Amino acid sequence: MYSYTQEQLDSIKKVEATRAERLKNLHARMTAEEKDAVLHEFHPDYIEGAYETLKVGPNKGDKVLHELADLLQGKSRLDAKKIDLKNPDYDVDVLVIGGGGAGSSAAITAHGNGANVMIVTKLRIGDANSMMAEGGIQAADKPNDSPAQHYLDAFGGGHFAAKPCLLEKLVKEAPDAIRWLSDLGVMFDKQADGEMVTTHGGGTSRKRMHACKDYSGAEIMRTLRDEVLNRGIPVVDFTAAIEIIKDSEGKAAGAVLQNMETGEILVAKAKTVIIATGGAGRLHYQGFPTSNHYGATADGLVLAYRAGAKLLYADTLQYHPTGAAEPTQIYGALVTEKVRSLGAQLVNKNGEAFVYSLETRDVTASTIIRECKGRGNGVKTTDGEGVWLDTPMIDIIGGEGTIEKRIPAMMRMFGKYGIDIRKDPILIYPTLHYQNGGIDIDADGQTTMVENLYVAGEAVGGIHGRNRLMGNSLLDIIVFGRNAGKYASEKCKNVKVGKLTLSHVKDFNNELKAAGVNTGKVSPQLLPSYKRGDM
Ligand code: MEZ
Repeated sequence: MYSYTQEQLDSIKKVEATRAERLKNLHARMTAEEKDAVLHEFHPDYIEGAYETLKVGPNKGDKVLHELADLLQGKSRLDAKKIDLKNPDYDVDVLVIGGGGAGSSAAITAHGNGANVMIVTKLRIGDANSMMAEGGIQAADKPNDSPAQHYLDAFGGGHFAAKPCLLEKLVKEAPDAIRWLSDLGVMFDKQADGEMVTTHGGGTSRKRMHACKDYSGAEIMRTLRDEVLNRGIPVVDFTAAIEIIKDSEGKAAGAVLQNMETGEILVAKAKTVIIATGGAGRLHYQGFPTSNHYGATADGLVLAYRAGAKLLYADTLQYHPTGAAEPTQIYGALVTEKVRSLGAQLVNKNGEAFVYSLETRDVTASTIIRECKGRGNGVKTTDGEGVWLDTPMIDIIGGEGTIEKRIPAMMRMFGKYGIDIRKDPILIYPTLHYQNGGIDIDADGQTTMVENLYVAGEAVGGIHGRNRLMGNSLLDIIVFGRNAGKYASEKCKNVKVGKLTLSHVKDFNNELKAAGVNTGKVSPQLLPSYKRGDM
């Protein structure tokens, strides 16, 4: 149980005192100049000291965060000379690395296309960030909306940096992604007449967020996992990919695997390989807490980079504005943006609203950091500081019962610690949520530099540009998962795999030696490290 401190209770009184007035006058939107200013001064992406220049590999000369540089330029987990590539343990058409939403969608689609497909996952199928997504999935499928409007919102929200061919695919295929999920059995929230309930997210000009209350990812992942298992797609769980295998022509041709429990090394040969390993929140960049799943350690980026694939926008991360800041047991856990979609305002220790609730995430997170670090308006918490998210506004705006009906998981998460979010506001602070950048792909999902190597989901860079809007990630795992599954399974019909080789691993090691780089890290990391002193 958590009891607010006296200082927090005094601050709550101020939040309550301004509520009626704030309900009448919602905070004004920021100008483009104001947004730029707050981003440059307070967004963690702009802290130069947190970055370093890569000395080897396809992105040599580019800046990435220290934690990622250590892994991208880390030492391989294997001694390439000792691996027997002549007698593979598995020989498949399509090898999918990762058992979250993107990997599952890819496998289902490749299987539907007649391919012999196999999933390997270092945890269990469904044990992934997809399962933890809360607020919803975007799709422009209402009469007042269009993929073009969806494109404009996402392109602007991502600072006009998204790769146009990827974003176009994302928005155009969104309505079909919702239909596909619905047909598979996802129970989206619906009105009595069967129409799907949709809400706004930060930066959306139309209500296009489809949701399953506030456990949208769990419902979607439940359905995808069932479909993978019902189809009998082989899943090798507790088994990590630790290196991509290439063939004599330099094309991707499988992966070296390692059993997470026994350490046994296995070889999977494949005609095409799909990386769907998700994000990197568990690297706790710049010491941030995270909303991410335990397995989010940037493994796919390391595998692809060592195999010669280029990364795009690997320097940009998303800090979700509202991670739980109190109680300490849930520090960093996601408080869905839907809480703000339904009307809750962000308020400082004096009871003042300081930002329009649905600015884009990077801007909103920066204003919260400014309130705490720049203006001295944060509320003291067990782990640092936070601001209020005034949740009781939701039932005032939407009517009694709205919180219970629309965001029951939030009510339960705080209720476990004795906080009733219908009565009291909650304390939040930005939490590391998403990797905006990743591996560079073309519209067919194939990496731009390594043939037969495909990518889907959060490991992709460029779909969202330099900032992502709410609900476009659950969408991209479906659209680009299916896309990679489709193209990888079609491609493999014409692939003749040459002699398997790990010579690129040796070459990369030699490059590291020549550049005098020794980060002291072995990669991919596979699991986060919470040893004392590591954080
Ligand atoms: O897309 C997301 O990251 C998302 C829906 C998160 C949330 O706030 O619920």
